[in-house]
Amino acid sequence: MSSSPSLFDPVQVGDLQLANRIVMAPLTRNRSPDAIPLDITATYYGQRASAGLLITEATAISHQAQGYAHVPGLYGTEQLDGWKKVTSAVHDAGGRIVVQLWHVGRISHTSLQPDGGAPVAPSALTAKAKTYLVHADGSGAMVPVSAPRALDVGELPGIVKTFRAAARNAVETAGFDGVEVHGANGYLLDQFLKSGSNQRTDDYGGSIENRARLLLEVVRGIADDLGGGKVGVRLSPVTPANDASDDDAQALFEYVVQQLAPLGLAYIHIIEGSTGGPRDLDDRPFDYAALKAAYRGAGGKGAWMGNNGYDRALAEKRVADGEVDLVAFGKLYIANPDLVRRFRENAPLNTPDQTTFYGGGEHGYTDYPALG
Ligand code: 8OZ
Repeated sequence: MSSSPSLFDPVQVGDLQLANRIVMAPLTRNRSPDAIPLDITATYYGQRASAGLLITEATAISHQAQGYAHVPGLYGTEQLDGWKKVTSAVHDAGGRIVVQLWHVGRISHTSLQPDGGAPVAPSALTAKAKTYLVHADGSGAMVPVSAPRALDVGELPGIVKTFRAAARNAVETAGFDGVEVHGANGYLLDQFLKSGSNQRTDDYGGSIENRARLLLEVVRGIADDLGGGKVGVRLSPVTPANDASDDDAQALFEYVVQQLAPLGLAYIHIIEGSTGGPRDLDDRPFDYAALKAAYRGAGGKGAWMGNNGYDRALAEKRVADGEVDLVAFGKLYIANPDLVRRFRENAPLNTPDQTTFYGGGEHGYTDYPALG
């Protein structure tokens, strides 16, 4: 009788051979002025390369996709050159890294948009949400997002094309091992998915099939270009982040994963509960086991990645029980570059400093100590 899997066991995930099942979650850090990753960004990811897989911070696929100050992009030569240094640092240290492809949709501000225009969205509904700006004097501030305009249906093929171009550039030019499509947390693709933000009456609104169309076109297109084994998708069925809401998340997301099943994806990444908050929400119940069963039932063979509020014990248990194949850790990875070793040795963990999460330089970024 073989023993149950452990967090520390290697695993094949699509095209990627991972040294263990511990994943660094995507973490926005706002340290890329002009959307260009810096040398310290390469240091930061390189320090964390013992994770089985690193997922980069959310990275804008275009200028229109930008919604926060100093987040990186994937649409300019200097941006891609910056990322090349990151992927080299991670590969030199024996790690694997995918980039998270991001379009913020309505979670943006006119000051971040091309020509100061309105952010774009499925419908012209302003989110009850804030974004982060940096003023000319260098001070940061949280400000309400701007009113968006509804995308014309004729603009949607361009959005799909832009996602596909970013994915190709990520792998072919910047040296990433793959990509993760950000379909979560109230950003553009999630805005299309969910009834609270999508009031369209064309082929991209109304029914679940219509609301899922844009996400599926994006993922199918990227999987066609790169092969599914280099592609992951992140979903957050019930998070209230960025004013996200849906009137039947269970049915919506079971449909989505059933449609993703035949694409041969590397993994499905699920935020369980409220992003960065409680794992269980009384007013938004969700059956994650049923979601996974829907994916497997439709033939989906990708790894199942759990995220949100995991500690070592919960991760070990859920991996051993076969409920998840991979676990993504966020805040713990900010503070513990050698998280794999600390977990393995049951060593004490550094405490993340919330005041240095967003913006700044090396402090709170590359200066958390590793074990000696
Ligand atoms: C925190 C701050 C800004 C953006 C997400 C990309 O929630 C983010 C994000 C998180 O997915």
